Amino acid sequence: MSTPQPSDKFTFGLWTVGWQGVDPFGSAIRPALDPVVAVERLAELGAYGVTFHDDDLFPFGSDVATRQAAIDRFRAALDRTGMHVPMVTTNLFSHPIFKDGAFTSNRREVRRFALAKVMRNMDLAAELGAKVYVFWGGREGAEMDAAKDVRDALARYKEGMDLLCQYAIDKGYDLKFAIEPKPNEPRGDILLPTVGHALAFINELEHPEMVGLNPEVGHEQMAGLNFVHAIAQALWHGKLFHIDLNGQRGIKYDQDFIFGHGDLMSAFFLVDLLESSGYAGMRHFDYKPMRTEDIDGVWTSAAANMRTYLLLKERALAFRADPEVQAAMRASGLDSLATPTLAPGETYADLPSVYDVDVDAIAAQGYGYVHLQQLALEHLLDAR
Ligand code: GLT
Ligand code: MN
Ligand code: MN
Repeated sequence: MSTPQPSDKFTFGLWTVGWQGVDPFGSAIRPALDPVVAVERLAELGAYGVTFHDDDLFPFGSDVATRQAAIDRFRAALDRTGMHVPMVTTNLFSHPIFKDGAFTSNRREVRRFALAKVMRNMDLAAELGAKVYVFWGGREGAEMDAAKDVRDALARYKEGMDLLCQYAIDKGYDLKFAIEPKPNEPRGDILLPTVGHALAFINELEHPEMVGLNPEVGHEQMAGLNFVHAIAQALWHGKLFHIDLNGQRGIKYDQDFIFGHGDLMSAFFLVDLLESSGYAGMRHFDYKPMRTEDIDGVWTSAAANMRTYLLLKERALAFRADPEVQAAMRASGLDSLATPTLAPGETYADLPSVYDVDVDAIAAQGYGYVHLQQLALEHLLDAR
């Protein structure tokens, strides 16, 4: 079960295994990776597909012939290996033109260029059969409150998303959009910093049904938030269109560790949630192979992401199947929480009088959550 298969729907960004290790303090520690090699090696390891930004495949500003040659080589590799491209995105953050953002830059000519860049790449996404188009607005934000009228910036963000939805509709593309929240880095403060902010923003759009989320483990955890709760709420709203799996250890820089190499207990409950909720989307890894690793370490880390997911899936299934766990869940009231508070036909008039409730007796009862959590931990450790 822990050998990855394409049916497991594991995908990787070209920018993940291709990360050369450039950080704010140091230069590249690995040579550039040919996207064709990435496709071939990931296929051998059992992945389902790859994802990319326009600039991962052909350099920013490529002429038409250079762009097409890169696409043709990439396509041939996909055909040879049977690999898919379920998601595509746009690089709206690396080039200096985007230093104040793309859709929300204070300069109108930047905003117009950014939208045109996305439209050009949506054409390619549709051509390659992608179903999800991700929007990570990494440069949409500010360092100084004087610099940005956030209400205007959100209006321009909405204008951009509405325009791009209309473009997809007019072209007949079978594409849904997924916004990826992040609280900070590279900007001091990024707009739509968390899953909750992004959900509220989506409700203001012209085509909210076309737009959902691509939450990333580390991005919520950077803000000290509970990622499992964020995903549960995204599912509850029907907005989990895609997910970026990785690892993060606490409130610090965006670590993009291997999945499970951060908060392992949270990773266990995340896999349990994805697998038990019927989430049918991709299991997409957005991680960075450590700077300490050579190219062999890159493939070791790619394999580790998938193996860890499958191991956690095995443990989560065993947890749910354990009769003692099921009894502990009932004792803790999980089935009661799934039952409406009013019986069918009841109204508020059927609630008891506050004077008739034996408050002290109810308050004295324990919930037994520690026993349940410990059972989860023991399944995670394969101790049961
Ligand atoms: C960038 C970012 C990621 C986003 C990618 C999509 S690019 O590496 O750190 O979290 O998912 O634009
Ligand atoms: Mn990240
Ligand atoms: Mn991401």
